[in-house]
Amino acid sequence: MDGSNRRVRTKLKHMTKPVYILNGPNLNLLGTREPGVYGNHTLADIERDCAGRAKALGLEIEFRQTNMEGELVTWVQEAGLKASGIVLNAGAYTHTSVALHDALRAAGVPVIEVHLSNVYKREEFRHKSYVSTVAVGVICGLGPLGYELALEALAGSSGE
Ligand code: CA2
Repeated sequence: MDGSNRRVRTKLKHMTKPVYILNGPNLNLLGTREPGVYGNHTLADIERDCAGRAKALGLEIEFRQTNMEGELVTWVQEAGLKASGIVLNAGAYTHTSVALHDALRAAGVPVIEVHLSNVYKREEFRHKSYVSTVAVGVICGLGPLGYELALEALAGSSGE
């Protein structure tokens, strides 16, 4: 390979779009309360595991959490411009937010919905999702592993 080819390869690597991993309200509390429902892992643990899996898959990630619905909507809009896909645990906004649904529809990138707990074994109000109808897939009840499986799915679908 000559020098010019090497330069092209390097440039393409840096042009790869990241997968946005977005987390909604109260997920910053993971590992501090309700271990019976959500386990002992903190969100920082999940971010570290995602970073390791992403590296193995050759993906870049952008990992964020917010307690604010509008900020989550803004990040989804940003992901529509800058990301190759979205892994989304929208927390309780999953069950309430038409604004989030609209933003995900508009984003035009593949979305994998993730929940740590099996929402279908829990209260009826958690059975409704405004995310599922705009997601390519849904993973729930597998704990932090769900995030890594979502990255695997996106790595398989993005061609990267
Ligand atoms: O199972 C999930 O991942 C959820 O998205 C978690 C949300 C819940 O509202 C969804 O129905 C399912 C809750 C976020 C975590 O909330 C905590 C509250 C207290 C202590 C630790 C976490």
